[in-house]
Amino acid sequence: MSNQLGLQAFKRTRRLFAAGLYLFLHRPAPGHYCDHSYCPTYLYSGNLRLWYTLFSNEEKQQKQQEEEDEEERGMSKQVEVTMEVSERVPGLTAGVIRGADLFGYVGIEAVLDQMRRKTMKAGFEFNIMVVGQSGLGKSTLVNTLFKSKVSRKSCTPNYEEKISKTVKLQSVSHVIEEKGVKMKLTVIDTPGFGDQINNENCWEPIVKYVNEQYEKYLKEELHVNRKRRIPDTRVHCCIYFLPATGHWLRPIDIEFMKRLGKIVSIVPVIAKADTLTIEERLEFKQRIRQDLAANGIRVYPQKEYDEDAEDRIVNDRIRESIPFAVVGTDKEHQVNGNKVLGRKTKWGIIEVENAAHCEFANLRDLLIRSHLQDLKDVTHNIHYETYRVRRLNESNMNFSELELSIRPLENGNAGKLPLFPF
Ligand SMILES: Nc1nc2c(ncn2[C@@H]2O[C@H](COP(=O)(O)OP(=O)(O)OP(=O)(O)O)[C@@H](O)[C@H]2O)c(=O)[nH]1
Ligand SMILES: [Mg+2]
Repeated sequence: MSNQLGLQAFKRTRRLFAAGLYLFLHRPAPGHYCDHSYCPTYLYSGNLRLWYTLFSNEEKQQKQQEEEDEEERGMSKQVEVTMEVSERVPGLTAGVIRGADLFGYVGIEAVLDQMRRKTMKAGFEFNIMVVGQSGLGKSTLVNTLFKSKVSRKSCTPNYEEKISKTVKLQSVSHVIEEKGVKMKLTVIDTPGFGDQINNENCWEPIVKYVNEQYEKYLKEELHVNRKRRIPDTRVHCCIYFLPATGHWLRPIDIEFMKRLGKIVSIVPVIAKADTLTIEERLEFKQRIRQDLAANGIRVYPQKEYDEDAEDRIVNDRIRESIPFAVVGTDKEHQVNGNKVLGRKTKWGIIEVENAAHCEFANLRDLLIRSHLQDLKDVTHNIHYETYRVRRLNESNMNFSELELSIRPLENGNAGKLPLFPF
C-alpha cells in the first residue's frame, strides 16, 4: 500500500517537473501576454494538460473513455432538428436552431447547474411586508409562512411566548437554510392601522418606507465605485390583510391599496378566514374581486406582466382565486399521529395547511414555491424601474441630492463622473 502511494507521488512529481520544464522552455517573450498562444493561462491549462496526458497512460485512457461517454450522450440527445431563419427586421437575419444537430453534445444544459451552484453559494434575499388593520393576524401569519418565529427580534426558545401587538414599523432579518439553499428573509412587520379616530393618510409611513428602500438602492447603483452586490432591502411583496367582514371592501382598504399597488406587488388575503362559512367565503371573495376591478386596484400577479401563454394560464388561475382566505398560527397539534400547524377550537382543529380548511397553502405556494423569483423580478423591472425613471427625470434632481460620493478613481481621474452612470 505504502509502495503504491510512493509510486503515485513519484509519478506526479515527474509529471509536474516535465510540465514545468515545458513551460520554462516555451516561456513568452516579455510583453506578449495578450497573444492567446502565449497566454500563461492557456499554456497552463492547455499544454500542461497535454503533458500530463503524455506522461500518464491511465489518464489517457480515462480521457478517451470520457470522450466516448460524451459522444454517446450527445447522440442520445439528438432529436429532429429544425432550423428557423427569421427576418423580422429587414436586413437582420437571426437563426434559431432547435434540437441538437450540433455534431455532438455541447453541454449548454450544464449552465443551469452552474447557475444553481452560484445561487446556492451566494444565497438570495427576499423581503416581505405585512400590512392591514390592527389585530388581523399579520405577525402570526408570517410565522406560519416560514414555520418559525420570524416576526420577532429573535427566535426565542420559549415556544409559548405570545405575539405582542406591533407598535412600530420594524424589519427583522433571518437567514433561513433549507437543503443547502440560504435565504436572507426580511419581514417588515407594520403596526395595524384603523385604531385612531382620524385614520387619514395612515398609509403614508408605509408608502414612505417602500420608497426609501428604492432610494437607497438607487444611490448605491449610482455610486462610481458601486458594490458588486448591492444589498437589496426593497419590498418584494406586500401581503395586504382584509378583515373577514363578509361585506365589501372598506373605503380605507380601497384608498390604502390604490396607493400601495402603484409602488409594490400586493397580494391581498382575507384574514382569520376561520370566522366565515364556505358560502360566505365564496361570496366575499367574489365581491372583493369586483371591488378591486371597479376601483382599478392593481394586485399581483398583474395581467400585463405575464410573460407568455403558459404564464397566463397559471396566473389566470391565481387571479380567479384571489384573495386567498387564510388562517394563521404558530402552534402545532397532533392529528392522526401527525404534527400539524393548526388552531384548536372547541369543536376541532383547523389545520392551516389543509386545503379543505383554508387557502393558506395556496398563498404559501404562490409566495415561496412558484412566484418568489417573479416577485423579485417584478420589483426590480417594474416598480423600481418606475421609481428610478421618475427620480432621474425630476428636473431638480442633481447628483449632490443623491449624496453621491465622488471618490478618486484608480487611474487618477479623480471625481470625474461618467456621462451615463448606469
Ligand atoms: N381566529 C383566528 N385568530 C387569529 C388568526 N391569526 C391570528 N389570530 C389571533 O389574533 C390575535 C392577533 O394576532 P397578531 O398576529 O398579533 O395580529 P397583528 O395583525 O399582528 O396585530 P397588530 O400587531 O396589533 O397589528 C392573536 O391572538 C392571534 O392568535 C386566525 O387566522 N384566526
Ligand atoms: Mg403584529
